[in-house]
Amino acid sequence: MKLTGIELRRVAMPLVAPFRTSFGVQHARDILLVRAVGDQSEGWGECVAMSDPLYSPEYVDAAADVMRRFLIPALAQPDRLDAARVGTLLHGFKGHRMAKCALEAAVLDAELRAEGRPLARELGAVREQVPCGVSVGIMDSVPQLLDAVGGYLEAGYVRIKLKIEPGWDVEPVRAVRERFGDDVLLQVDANTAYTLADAGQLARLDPFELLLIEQPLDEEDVLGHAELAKSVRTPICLDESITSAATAAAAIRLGACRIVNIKPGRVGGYLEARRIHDVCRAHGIAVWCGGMLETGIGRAANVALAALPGFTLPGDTSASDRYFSTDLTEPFVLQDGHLPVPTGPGLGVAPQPDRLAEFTTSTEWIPL
Ligand code: OSB
Ligand code: MG
Repeated sequence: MKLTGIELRRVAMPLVAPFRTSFGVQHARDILLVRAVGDQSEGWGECVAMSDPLYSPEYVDAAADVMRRFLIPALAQPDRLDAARVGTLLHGFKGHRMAKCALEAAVLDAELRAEGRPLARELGAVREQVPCGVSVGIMDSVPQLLDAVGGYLEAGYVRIKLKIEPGWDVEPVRAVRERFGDDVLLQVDANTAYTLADAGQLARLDPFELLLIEQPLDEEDVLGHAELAKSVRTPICLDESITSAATAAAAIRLGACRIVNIKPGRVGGYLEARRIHDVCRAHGIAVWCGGMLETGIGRAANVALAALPGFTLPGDTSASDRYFSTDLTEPFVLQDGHLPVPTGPGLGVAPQPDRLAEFTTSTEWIPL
């Protein structure tokens, strides 16, 4: 494919409800979309960086800046470009994985559309639909949380993830178990809010038979997670700490995690995400697909990835209406707790022009 240019588009999407985690509250999603325009087709990528560097060092303005100044110019070199080459061309620039992922995804979508091939098949998907969980934010009260969880279970979600932080952990977990029973697949996500000194408190979650505790400690504290795993019976799952197939392999070797949350943005792209899947599968480590409150663009790609054989746990790939009253694409709708894997060429979905126009706050065309 010959790339003629890249469009950067900022989109502001209000969330249906505020989403609170241990690192902050979000009321809206400030999204950077990438449109790769080639000689035969175009493709879309969604940059999952958030407005502020609270989940990872990346943030939307920085992603736009690094794309504009460094990453996009580096893609101008070759005559023909394929997605597999994007990673190589961008490799010299440190970090900025969410920015790199969005560019690679857009090029991949354009390439697959031109060839009429669906992303899921390209990645190695083995399922036509994927089971879906939902990530439930920290609430002001336990009754409010129980209402939210009850609504999601009624909607058909097959797994519940509770966001936790010190002061909001054992009590909400106990309340959800008491109200909804032991059969609900339940897990928690701390987004790095604890330290090793909290091992005793985290072990108090053991009696509730959770699927996993996600990222209790600092993202750089891989060894700490290995230490924690000795005193907590619930499996440890890493999110923030896993930034590549190499870090995944090291974390597994250290005994820091029994489960890995794979987010393509966090690891620099869907191709690296597949490599992490392969490493984990070879070591008998279960993986599931995380989320970053994506629109239908990022969601389509995540659902395709989640259809790979090693994704043996339900992901945070929730339906469009869990996030937005209007999605940019045709909405993803939960069917019996599952989302269908798109079958059309590339992502299999595209933003609807009128909705895109409604939510766009700025656009920038970068010719190559
Ligand atoms: O840690 O998994 C996380 C959202 C934003 C940033 C980090 C996380 C999350 C979620 C929501 O938990 C996942 C989703 O539904 O997209
Ligand atoms: Mg997480």
